Amino acid sequence: MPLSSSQQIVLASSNLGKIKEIQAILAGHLIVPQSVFNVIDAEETGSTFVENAIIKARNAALHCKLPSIADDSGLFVDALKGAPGVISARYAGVGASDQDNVLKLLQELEGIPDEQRTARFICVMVFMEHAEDPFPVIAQGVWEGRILNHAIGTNGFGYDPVFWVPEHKCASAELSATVKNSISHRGQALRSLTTLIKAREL
Ligand code: ITT
Repeated sequence: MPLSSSQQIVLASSNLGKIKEIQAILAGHLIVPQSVFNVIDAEETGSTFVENAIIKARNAALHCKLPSIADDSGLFVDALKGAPGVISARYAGVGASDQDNVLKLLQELEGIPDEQRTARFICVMVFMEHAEDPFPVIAQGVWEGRILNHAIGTNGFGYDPVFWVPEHKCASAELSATVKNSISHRGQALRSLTTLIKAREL
């Protein structure tokens, strides 16, 4: 019963923004961030979100001897042919801050009109029962929006201040955590993941 309320599941992420969102959606489950077990981040050597999510989940499951969940996510900007994509966390270079990445994105899009600034967040969420699990559970979510010309709002993390959410007519960083989780790529992926895990247990 890997998703029972008493089963510890290690969350293979070091991103505090993500950890908060995932723990809120999986409230009622024992989701423990990998930092509690001193897990060292795996190198994200994959060229796809799926590969990187599996690398992270396997690394955490191996070190903790526990089931694990990992999220690999990023931003696709149409005018930049899908960049920053899988390298969203390090778009402005290794060790770049959220602010560095946002600044680089705004610079790359300078002069591009609003209607051509379409973009989407992608999330792939993986569950592995153990490090050698040959049948990881994989779910994904996509959240459509547009890149603003300047940053607005202080909630969330990453590119949230420049991601315009058409259905709420505001930046993602202006949404409450609850509203963001109810519509975001991560919220979609996690809800789908839990359904798939339950189906596998039948
Ligand atoms: P972990 O690998 O430790 O989980 P990370 O930040 O390196 O953390 P990723 O490799 O999956 O994670 O990179 C995802 C990046 O995409 C993240 O750092 C943000 O810049 C961006 N991103 C993903 N989801 C986002 C969201 O909901 N809001 C804003 N930016 C997001």
